[in-house]
Amino acid sequence: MNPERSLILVKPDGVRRGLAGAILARIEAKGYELVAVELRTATDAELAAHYAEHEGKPFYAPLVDFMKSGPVLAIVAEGQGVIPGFRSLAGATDPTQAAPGTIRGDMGRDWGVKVQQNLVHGSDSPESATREIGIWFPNL
Ligand code: RTP
Ligand code: MG
Repeated sequence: MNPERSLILVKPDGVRRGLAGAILARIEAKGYELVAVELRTATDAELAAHYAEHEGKPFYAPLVDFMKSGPVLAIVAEGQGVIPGFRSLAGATDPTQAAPGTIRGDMGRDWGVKVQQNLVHGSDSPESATREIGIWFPNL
């Protein structure tokens, strides 16, 4: 079996606030290996593919605008259980609800804007991980 991999993004709010290094350090401290790390501004095509499941939802347009508002740090991390493990490290989608000790719980808050600015994305299943790694790192 191939080692499990997850596609993780530090979203533009995390990069803008200077938290990319701290978030990367938490991924490493948890014991996951970094396979790829790249700072880049997402393209429309990458975001349309990445968020295809949310197309048509009320938060879709603000979400895409937010994701284009600055560079993201795109990461592929590897390790047994990394997909659920990183989701657990990230915490609940809403940073107000996310438990202390999680990335969103410790570093996130409600900024009173239309879309939740919650610092990170992590693949939610092996199928999503394969799909998302193909979008962000087609050469892997
Ligand atoms: P992610 O995909 O970013 O890892 O987060 P998630 O699974 O916890 O959340 P998901 O339901 O997939 O939603 C994707 C992202 O859309 C934004 N969102 N805003 N009502 C809202 O304001 C709202 N709902 C979702 C968040 O940035 C969320 O992470
Ligand atoms: Mg999601």
